[in-house]
Amino acid sequence: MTPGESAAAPTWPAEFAARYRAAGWWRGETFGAMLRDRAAAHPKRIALTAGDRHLTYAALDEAADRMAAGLLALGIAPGDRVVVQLPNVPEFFEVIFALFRIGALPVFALPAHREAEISYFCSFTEAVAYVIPATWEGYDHRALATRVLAAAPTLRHVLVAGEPGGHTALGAVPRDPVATPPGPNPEDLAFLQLSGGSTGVPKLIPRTHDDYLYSLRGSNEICGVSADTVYLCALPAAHNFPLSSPGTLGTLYAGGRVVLSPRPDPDTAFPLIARERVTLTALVPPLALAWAEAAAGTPHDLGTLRVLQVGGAKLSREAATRLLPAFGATLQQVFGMAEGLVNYTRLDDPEELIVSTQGRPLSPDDELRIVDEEGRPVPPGAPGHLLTRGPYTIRGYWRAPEHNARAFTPDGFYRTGDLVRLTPTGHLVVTGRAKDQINRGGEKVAAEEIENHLLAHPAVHDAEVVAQPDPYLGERICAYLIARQGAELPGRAAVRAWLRARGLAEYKLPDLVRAVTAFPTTGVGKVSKRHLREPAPPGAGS
Ligand code: OOB
Repeated sequence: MTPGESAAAPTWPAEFAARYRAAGWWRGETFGAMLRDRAAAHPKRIALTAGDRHLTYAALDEAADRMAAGLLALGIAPGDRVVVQLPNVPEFFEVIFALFRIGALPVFALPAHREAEISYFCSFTEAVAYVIPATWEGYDHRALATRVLAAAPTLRHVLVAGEPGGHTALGAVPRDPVATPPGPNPEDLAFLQLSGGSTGVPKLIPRTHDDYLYSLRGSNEICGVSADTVYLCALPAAHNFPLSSPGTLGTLYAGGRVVLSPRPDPDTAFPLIARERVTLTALVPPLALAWAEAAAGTPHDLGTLRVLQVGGAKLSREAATRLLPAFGATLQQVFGMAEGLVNYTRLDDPEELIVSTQGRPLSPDDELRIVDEEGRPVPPGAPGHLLTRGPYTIRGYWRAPEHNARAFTPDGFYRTGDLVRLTPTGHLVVTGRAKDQINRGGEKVAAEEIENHLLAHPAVHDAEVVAQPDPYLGERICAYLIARQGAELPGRAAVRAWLRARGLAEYKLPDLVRAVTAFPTTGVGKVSKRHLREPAPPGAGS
């Protein structure tokens, strides 16, 4: 191991780490110690509310300790990976804080992931355990886990929140704490987050205690999060936006209260906002617009909401303007990425900046470069590729040296794949995307991943997957297919059923399927995705 590198992923070179410590960004905190401190400072304050369950900081701290003791007794050791696929339930926090205390790494899966994704996460990370709900949104995760067990040889435990079926009940794991190991160091990895991805398989994002806790502290300051904050977690808790921008973890860091909404729709969320007097929440653009519509006639009092954050996908100026008056809350645009960099419009920014930009970086030490195709800086204000480096942006994905060589510059800048321009105020405007990805209302889908599955279909000779504009989602997924000679291509429903049967998450299934006989090409004979993205005339294809 050379300085600045670990076995699994490149990390910050020593001189950068020293600088970030000297600047006070990295403070040598860990998640385990953070919760312990907060529980000591205000044991009786409520940390988490889920339905009628309220957990105080002392109770959450104790639950994490007992869970850690139980997980250790199962043989889960520091450095082990554990795939956590829990929805917005208190067990999510009990489990991740237990793992943080042990120094084992949660691998954050989304509840929507299915066999293709989960088997990959478990086998690629050599996970020793997989944590699931019994069922969620009508889907039986226990049956999924049984299939995953067969595909992932390192997997020893399936832990189920709820009725365990043939697996182990998560509720049976906790034990009286005995001597626990010393726990991780602040510069150690805390967890692996998932990338939206633009390649065949999702990449894993290694985040440290030091860097992630800094992103929480910085976010809290910008978003005005304090002990008085009541944060509604409406998006899936495992996603980076509701987890840390400032999200649930930022709120716990500040000693505030987290309210878990099982689903993000207004019918579920509005009564919670009224009952729990929610002050802050985060949404993706399509949801924010649905909320605004529902807010007009709602009997629920939403008057406590002070800040409404919208991010994960581009919010158009028109949409932002519609949101401004809908809640009586300050609108905040958030342009972030699980790899690190997060931009916020500031709460006191003029309205014009709030509706027309995606914010400016969290940290004074976030370095941005906006470059052309050849990597040369563009003139001020011109659009270009966004590259970034900083105290909470990773220097490389986990176990992906070849991909890292492309995704990072030699001097450690992450190539975000986003096209942006910089305003004179230092705000970023997202103008497009260079990566081969579809952003389906905030859910990221790598075209190549879907193409690989489609190419496995016996009737498919070739496949290209692109984004098509959609008035509600922003973008939807369109698959163009060329038939094998003599074969008949499946239609939309059959394609979706077939991909579903291959274990792909529902949000990745093509919204549109079009049969073609050839793909448009560029001057050099490569397939031109740009041409495929142009909306087809009405009536073409299904
Ligand atoms: C957030 O994180 P990811 O990792 O799911 O996705 C990151 C990508 C960005 O590179 C960009 O392409 C897109 O999502 N994106 C936006 C955006 N916010 C994210 N594109 C346009 N406008 C925005 N406001 O999505 C994420 C992580 C932390 C905080 C917020 C979002």
